[in-house]
Amino acid sequence: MMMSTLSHILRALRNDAGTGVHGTDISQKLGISRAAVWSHIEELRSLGYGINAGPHKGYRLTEVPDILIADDLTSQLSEDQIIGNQIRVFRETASTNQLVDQIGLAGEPEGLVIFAESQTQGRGRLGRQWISPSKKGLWFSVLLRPALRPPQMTQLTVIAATALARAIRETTPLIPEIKWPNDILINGKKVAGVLTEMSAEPDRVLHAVIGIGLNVNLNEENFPDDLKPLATSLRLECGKPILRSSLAVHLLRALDADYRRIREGQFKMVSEEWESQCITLQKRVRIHQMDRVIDGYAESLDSEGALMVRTASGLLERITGGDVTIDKRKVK
Ligand code: BTX
Repeated sequence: MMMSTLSHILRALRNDAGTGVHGTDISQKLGISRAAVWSHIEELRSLGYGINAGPHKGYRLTEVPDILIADDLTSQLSEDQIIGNQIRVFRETASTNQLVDQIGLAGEPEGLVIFAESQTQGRGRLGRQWISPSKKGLWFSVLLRPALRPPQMTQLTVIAATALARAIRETTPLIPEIKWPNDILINGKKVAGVLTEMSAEPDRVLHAVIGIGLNVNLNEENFPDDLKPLATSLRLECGKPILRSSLAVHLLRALDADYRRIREGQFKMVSEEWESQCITLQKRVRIHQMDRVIDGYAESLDSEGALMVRTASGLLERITGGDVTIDKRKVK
């Protein structure tokens, strides 16, 4: 990961032990003039960062704006992260999944993450719309080139859901629930969704795109009426706004850790964590697919991330996609 001068300065400010960071120290460490340090500090201030500097005192970070800045995210990630080794932030785009897919086709290496402050054509599965109001959520996509066969792609949706749940637990007092295959719920309402797409040959994935939409600071009025009873945001659930950049960093770290696990053949570790938070297992479910409806009992997740459903005829069906309705009664 290549860190820019701005990333280095932000990292130094964040590592400040309370005494302030002196311009001379930064200039020596980075090999730039003090005037250049000062102009970077001014640039950060113009972006909304609060940076104090008294005479003889160093620079001190006092406030962080709620905007996404690639250099800032990079400065908070470890240098050997795969996911986030390159980060770009767009003010607006049609769909980050679409953009990352195009970049993937052009041959870009894996790990690239693209955030958009807003999307005009954010998408869910089967061409559905994903509401992505400006600066209210984390709307982003990750480019990966996993050594997986197409039927194992559900693993990527599983790692995304597990990472989302973990990042939410780490940064809020909320208890997220995972609904197979791609939803994160809080108190029964959808707070995040995952859209995994791929470009593949019959036996090989060329590239995959994990798209994540996480509702962070949306208010009631940001949701259209038909979604109000079904959707929520972290802010609505915990009653206070959340700094999106800090959440984004937790999420990218969690995703990276889980992606490494599947690269090392440890999908089971991820799926165990997933299962412990999944509300779909051990329930009666109805699954709507494009051409059929399956009723049964959700028994387990298989080694590739598919849902194993026991139907009335006693058959164990392997389900890799569809919309699941859960029967709330926990009976067989
Ligand atoms: P999904 O098909 O499971 O869910 C889509 C459905 O969810 C919609 O039909 C609507 O009912 C509801 N919905 C729409 N917007 C929201 C929202 N903000 N919060 C809660 N519910 C909503 C889920 O698909 C996968 C969504 C992935 C979105 C990310 S954002 C970054 C990336 N780029 C992109 O275009 N999509 C992904």
